[in-house]
Amino acid sequence: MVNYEEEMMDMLKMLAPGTSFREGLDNVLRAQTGALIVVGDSDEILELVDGGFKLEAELTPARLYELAKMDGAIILSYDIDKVLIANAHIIPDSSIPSRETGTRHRTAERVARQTEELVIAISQRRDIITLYKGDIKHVLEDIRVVLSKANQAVQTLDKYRSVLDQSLTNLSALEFEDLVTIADVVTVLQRAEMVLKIQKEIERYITELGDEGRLIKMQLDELITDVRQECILLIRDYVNYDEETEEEPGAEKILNELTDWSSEEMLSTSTISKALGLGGSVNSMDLSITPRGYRLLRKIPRLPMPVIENLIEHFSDFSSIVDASTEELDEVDGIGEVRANSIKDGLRRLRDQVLLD
Ligand code: 3AT
Ligand code: 3AT
Ligand code: MN
Repeated sequence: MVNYEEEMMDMLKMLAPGTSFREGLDNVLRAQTGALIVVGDSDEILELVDGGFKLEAELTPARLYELAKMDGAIILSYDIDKVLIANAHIIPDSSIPSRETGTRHRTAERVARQTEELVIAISQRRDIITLYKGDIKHVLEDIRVVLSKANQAVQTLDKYRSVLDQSLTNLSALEFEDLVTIADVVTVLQRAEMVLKIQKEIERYITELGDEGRLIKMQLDELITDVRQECILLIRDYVNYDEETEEEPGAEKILNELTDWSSEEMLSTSTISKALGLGGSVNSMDLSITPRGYRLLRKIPRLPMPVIENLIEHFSDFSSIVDASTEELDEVDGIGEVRANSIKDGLRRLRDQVLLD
């Protein structure tokens, strides 16, 4: 499944608005001549070609348009730099199944299935560009349609993001009062998962939009700042492992598991809880749990990560750090009197801010 998405992204990138290939395809679409374009000139493909004439000419939008006026297929080099053959008749294995009805589209689908290469069919009458590769079929949508879908997704992301922020603030308050349950942590991760999923969807639109996607990209960047980082710190706060004998499990890897492309539905609470090593039974959801403190300590200005690591190693959890006196903080490597004070100060300020919200 991951493969499918990657190939799709590569194809969409190659065909995005702003590329000269897309300009050529759009010209053909407007001219209503239709076209059948095979990208790649492996022996396997050349064996399916009957007739046509060799060109070896540089591919330009104008040339693609002129050549599409002819019957038959156009064969391009893999890097879409050259037109190799035009007016080719292609004869794929007719036993390969096809859902299409017209001969152009049937041929395109069969060639793609037989050779695993990218084949593009531009319909003469239906005003659409269809991509085939292996078993993948994707209709290139009108850029205005993609733009409006992308805008809708950005609005959804905006909503999800504020829901996530709210639940993070809630969690912070609970962390200061040492009242967190597994369910609270899982809820935050579920909301983060929704944000990261829609981020991926928007990134795909951005790829498909090419030059037209710049504004969406800027909006996305703004809405997504820090989400990943917050999640990683959150996971490090709660992931369960034997600190004496085991290495800390990679938070990055756990996060990737939780936001895997292929999982269409939202992960269940028990799956998330299990991924953190916290057990998956319904009853365990109400168990209380203590954060190590990475996420909140990271919010204190000018407190470097290595010092945070030392703090957590020394005190082992967040509430002990909150309760520690400046003298006790002073004992930690990398912390002098000034920094001890600024940590106390920072925590106090953070607490006020969190409890106020
Ligand atoms: P025209 O002179 O343009 O009418 P042509 O020999 O140039 O004929 P085209 O490639 O333009 O042929 O194809 C025209 C249509 O003929 C397209 C398709 O609907 C039908 N056609 C072509 N080959 C086949 C085939 N093998 N089986 C069924 N229909 C076919
Ligand atoms: P349109 O949506 O009508 O453009 P279609 O899938 O209905 O496409 P047609 O049968 O109308 O396809 O054929 C249109 C042209 O496609 C005819 C010919 O130039 C080209 N074509 C069809 N089959 C092949 C083939 N096997 N090799 C090369 N060109 C082909
Ligand atoms: Mn037709």
